[in-house]
Amino acid sequence: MGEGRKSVPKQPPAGGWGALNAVERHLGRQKVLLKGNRTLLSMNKPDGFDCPSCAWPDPKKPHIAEYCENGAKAVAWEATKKRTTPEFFSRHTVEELKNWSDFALEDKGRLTHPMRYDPQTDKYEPVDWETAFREIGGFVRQLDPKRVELYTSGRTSNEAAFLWQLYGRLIGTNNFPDCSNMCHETTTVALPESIGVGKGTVTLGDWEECDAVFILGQNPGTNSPRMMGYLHDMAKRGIPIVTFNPLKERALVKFTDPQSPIEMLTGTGQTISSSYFQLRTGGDIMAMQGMCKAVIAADDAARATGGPRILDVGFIAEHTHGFKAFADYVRGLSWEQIERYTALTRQQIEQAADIYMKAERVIACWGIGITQHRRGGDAMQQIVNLLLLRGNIGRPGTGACPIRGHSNVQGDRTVGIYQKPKEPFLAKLDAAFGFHSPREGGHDTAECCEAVLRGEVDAFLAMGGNFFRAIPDIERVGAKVPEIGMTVHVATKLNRSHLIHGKQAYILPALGRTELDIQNGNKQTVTVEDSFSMVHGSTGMLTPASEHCRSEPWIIAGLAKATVADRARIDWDLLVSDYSLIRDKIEAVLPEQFADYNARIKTPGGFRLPNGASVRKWDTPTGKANFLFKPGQTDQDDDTPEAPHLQLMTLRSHDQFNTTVYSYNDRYRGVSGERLVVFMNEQDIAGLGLSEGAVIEFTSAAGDGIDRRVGGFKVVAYDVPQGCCAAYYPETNALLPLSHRDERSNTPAAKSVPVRISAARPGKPVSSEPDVAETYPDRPPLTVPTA
Ligand SMILES: Nc1nc2c(c(=O)[nH]1)N[C@H]1C(S)=C(S)[C@@H](COP(=O)(O)OP(=O)(O)OC[C@H]3O[C@@H](n4cnc5c(=O)[nH]c(N)nc54)[C@H](O)[C@@H]3O)O[C@H]1N2
Ligand SMILES: Nc1nc2c(c(=O)[nH]1)N[C@H]1C(S)=C(S)[C@@H](COP(=O)(O)OP(=O)(O)OC[C@H]3O[C@@H](n4cnc5c(=O)[nH]c(N)nc54)[C@H](O)[C@@H]3O)O[C@H]1N2
Ligand SMILES: [Mo]
Repeated sequence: MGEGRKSVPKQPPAGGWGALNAVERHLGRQKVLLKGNRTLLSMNKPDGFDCPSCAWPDPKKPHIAEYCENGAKAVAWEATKKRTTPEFFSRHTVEELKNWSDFALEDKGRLTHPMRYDPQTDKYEPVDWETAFREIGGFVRQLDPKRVELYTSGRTSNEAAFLWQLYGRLIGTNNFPDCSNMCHETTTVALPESIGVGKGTVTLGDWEECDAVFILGQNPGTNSPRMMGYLHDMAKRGIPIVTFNPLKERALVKFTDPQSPIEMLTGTGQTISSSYFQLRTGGDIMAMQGMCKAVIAADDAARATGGPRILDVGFIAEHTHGFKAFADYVRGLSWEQIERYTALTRQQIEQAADIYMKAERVIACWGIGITQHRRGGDAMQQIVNLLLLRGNIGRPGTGACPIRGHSNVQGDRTVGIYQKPKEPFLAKLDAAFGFHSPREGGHDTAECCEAVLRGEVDAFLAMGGNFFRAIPDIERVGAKVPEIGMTVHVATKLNRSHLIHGKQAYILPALGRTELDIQNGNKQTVTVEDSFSMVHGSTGMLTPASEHCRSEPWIIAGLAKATVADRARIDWDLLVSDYSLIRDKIEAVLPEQFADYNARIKTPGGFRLPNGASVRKWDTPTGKANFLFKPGQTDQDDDTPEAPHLQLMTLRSHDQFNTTVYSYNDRYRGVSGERLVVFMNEQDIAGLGLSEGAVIEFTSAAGDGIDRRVGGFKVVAYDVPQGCCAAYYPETNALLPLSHRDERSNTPAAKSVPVRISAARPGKPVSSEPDVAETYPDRPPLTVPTA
């Protein structure tokens, strides 16, 4: 690999005892014993609750402990004994809380009471549910519906999401900004152009049958650790695992399976990636086209010599469209150009192509290292082209496998959280509930932010999440939030979005997924959809954090009764008294997907939603799977490695869930006690006249005249290609321009933020992060910058 890379310090494999110790420590810090870990053992089981962390599917026959280190952290974070009570709010003004770190805010524990902002005292004060509903409903019902926004974060169950979209459409809007608009929206929009479906085509069964896996832009060791069990198993069986990632992610290098006694006792790990290609950020389009070029060249040679064909010619002829143009195009690409834009060598790409050609059944999976780019959709379509060449879609052991983020982000969209709803859905919704829903398209996340900037939002209602912390350009957008008439957040923990509030503001405390949800005397089950389109039940078991916490469906019903009771004859109380009645309505509106909904969620592992591409039915305008490409396109972003700036990837540490920071450690990357770090190539460090440990300031190199800067980041030398660097989200979100996003889907290009780096001047306030020594004693104080 290129020069000037520092290899990751010699460290034990990922997983293993480190993971178990981390779980223990984390449970201890949150003061949870989880009843001898009975709670953890119920995770991801047919009669237990779905892990609130990632969207990896549950096997039909789960392990005894079907959870991972990060799932355990997510559960402990929700099951914590700590509480954010009215008494807490009475001691702190909002202005004061704004200086707290994200970690410190959430670490205060679960919200216990509905709270209303009082501008006189600048404090949140308790309010009863009835009053909150009456005031919110009374305000929202008199607004122009086009100026109302309803945000959804991806932990929301199918039942709650369905009621939420119903509520929004009764208000009269399709403004449904959603967390997936910042995440896998690129997949939702670009994949259907290729194969007619915006979801992955594989099942867990395919994972067991495949004989090579390609992993692009994903860090499963941290973000979907249960996938590591499969990878570990495959690696042991000698199945090639090929990774394309600018960063050497430790779990993709070596991993110790905590379920393997021998590896645990001997401290050895299993090599995971048989080949690890550290391409340049945004180099995936050309890396995939380079592989396709090599595959087609091998087929051309086979044809010339009468050898066995490399391409699946039968599949290409029967099932695809556009092959010839694509093949001619990649034949004409120069290796010089491919090498330049990928920072890989021809030999490396040919080696990857060779592995691809030798395998009979290939799965390609990707994360947001692919989707969060200006041309993320184009990159994804090149991954699909590679799969199509050898018929690797719609056959056992093969497929396209986007790995989604939040545990129910896929389900929320399936049941109607969508700003551009299709007519058949709306017609069925209208018929099921007896009203006329709006037809005009609404806002996604980026468009909602633009509306806030223009001063065109009067009410912002959020079902979970931390919108004003997770979006791009947080400072610009945040500065306009005080002009919004009302902000309402349904949440489990206090976060920054509650502090950047509108003129009137409410925080409504929700039950978490781990908690018992009793309605009308009966325990309720909700349902979720994982990354593999499997829908299954989730039943909480823990005592709720407070008697005032309410389930999301109950809260939506309360809001709806107070806002739109007169707009349709809906018995909200009845719907919420038994969630199977909500599922009956979902089935009525989406009969093809949810036939026999209530019966089928009882199947262990759940049921699979129909997926045309997985049975080679292509719901595209050509009726085929399409080879798509844009001639002359070299990069996933605008920038070349020669440009005088760096491409910043904003990503997750091992100890966070999105904006929720569990601790200041990132064990796999060797960072402890810090989050303000930047991972850089050694040559870039030297080239900028810096050295390891120096404190730097980032400024925006977007070239749009807007001054964006954040400082106080410490330089860490890391194994990453020149021209690319990485730092944690959300501390860097002020640098991400709202206009810098995937062209098709508006997904923010958070993996290629154009930045300049300079030494921070002494004496300058370099950090917006307050000292959290009080709440986090193991954290050393931030380094004071020197000249
Ligand atoms: N514990 C935990 N689990 C989570 C989350 C969490 O925060 N914590 N978040 C959840 C959510 S919402 C999501 S969306 C997923 C996110 O899960 P991932 O998709 O794994 O997300 P990231 O860690 O942000 O980035 C993924 C990888 O992309 C690589 N990358 C960056 N740019 C490029 C590029 O141009 N090309 C290629 N090939 N690779 C690139 C980075 O080096 C990084 O390893 O995880 C979900 N699960
Ligand atoms: N720069 C940069 N920005 C990014 C990303 C990136 O990689 N880089 N990633 C993007 C991605 S992939 C995503 S998905 C978004 C995430 O954006 P969001 O989904 O908006 O953010 P989260 O951090 O997941 O939300 C955390 C909050 O959710 C609330 N919460 C937790 N559980 C529940 C529950 O069960 N019910 C309710 N009502 N509330 C709950 C808690 O109050 C908690 O504070 O961020 C995006 N932003
Ligand atoms: Mo996500």
